[in-house]
Amino acid sequence: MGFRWFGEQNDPVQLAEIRQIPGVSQAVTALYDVPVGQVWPKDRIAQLKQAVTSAGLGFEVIESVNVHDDIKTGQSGRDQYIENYQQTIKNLAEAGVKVICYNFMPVFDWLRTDLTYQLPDGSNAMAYQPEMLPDDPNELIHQIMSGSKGFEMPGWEPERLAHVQQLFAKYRHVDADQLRANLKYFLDAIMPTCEKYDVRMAMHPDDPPFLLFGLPRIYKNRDDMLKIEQLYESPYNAFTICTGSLGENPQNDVPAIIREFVQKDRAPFIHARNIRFMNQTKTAFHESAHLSSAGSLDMYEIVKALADNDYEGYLRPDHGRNIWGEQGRPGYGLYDRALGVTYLNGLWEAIRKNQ
Ligand SMILES: [Mn+2]
Repeated sequence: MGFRWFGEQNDPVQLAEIRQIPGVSQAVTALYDVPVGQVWPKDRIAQLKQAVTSAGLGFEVIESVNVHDDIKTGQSGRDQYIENYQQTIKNLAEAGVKVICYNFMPVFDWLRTDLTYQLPDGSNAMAYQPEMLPDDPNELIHQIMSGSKGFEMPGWEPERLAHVQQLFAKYRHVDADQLRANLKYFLDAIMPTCEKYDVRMAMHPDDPPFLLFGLPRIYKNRDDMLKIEQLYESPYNAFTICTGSLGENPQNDVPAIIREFVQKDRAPFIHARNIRFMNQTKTAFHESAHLSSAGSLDMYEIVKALADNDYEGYLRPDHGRNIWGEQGRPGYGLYDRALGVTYLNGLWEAIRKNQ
């Protein structure tokens, strides 16, 4: 069980607090200040590892090493960025890292229309309502920045999004097939490094898993996963299964996806969270407490899918609400995620003892 941590400078949650959550043994973290595309320096990795391990936590999962837009769009500069990525994989492997979470989403890593949506119990959480989505991506960027309470949001780096028009222009001729081809080019290049150094790449689904702003999306559902799997047949070409992201499309049978890909050993990393649909058509949702009854996903079935298959990979609670007056990062406060850990562990223990 891991817990995401954004680093000493950028996270009000302390490693010492994470250490006290029953059952948490890993910090899931990253070097957030290394610009996308650059090599992660060994000494900075060593420093981060030292901070994590001296707090009594493991340093085996990195989230994320982001992929440069030139790789995603297949620009001529991509080979240098791929070489840098290979070096980062090597550097992380030498520090004992086993799994790297990454994504192949165009322009926006994730997308919500409200970062502090008020829930009836007085807590707040992130929400997505299609009618609140502006036509102009610049306006959305403004919406996200002004809701972020001053925290830098991964995937929403102001220096990168300052050029959002150019970014969109880069993707203009990239459809889903082309994006997949660019992913294949990337995987073909890095997989031998991953196999040699025993680091598994775990791709995160598109969040939300449907088309927005005309941008292509290639990890929305099971069919997409099968296509990605075929791009490079190896246990090192694997997935992060994010129950919330996939669950945002009601067509996705999340427990079935978990069963299938855990059985095939293609899911070394799980993000567990719940969402609640806000309308009849299930196109709007807010994030919720992890409890099944608090949302639209059946967390019992999700944990059972893992337990039934003797899951031995990494798992972390994903986004929670901000509760008890906490002014935490949107989605990443301490308290609700800690409650999520306890609930997930309770489900796990009960299911395992009943097997
Ligand atoms: Mn996730």
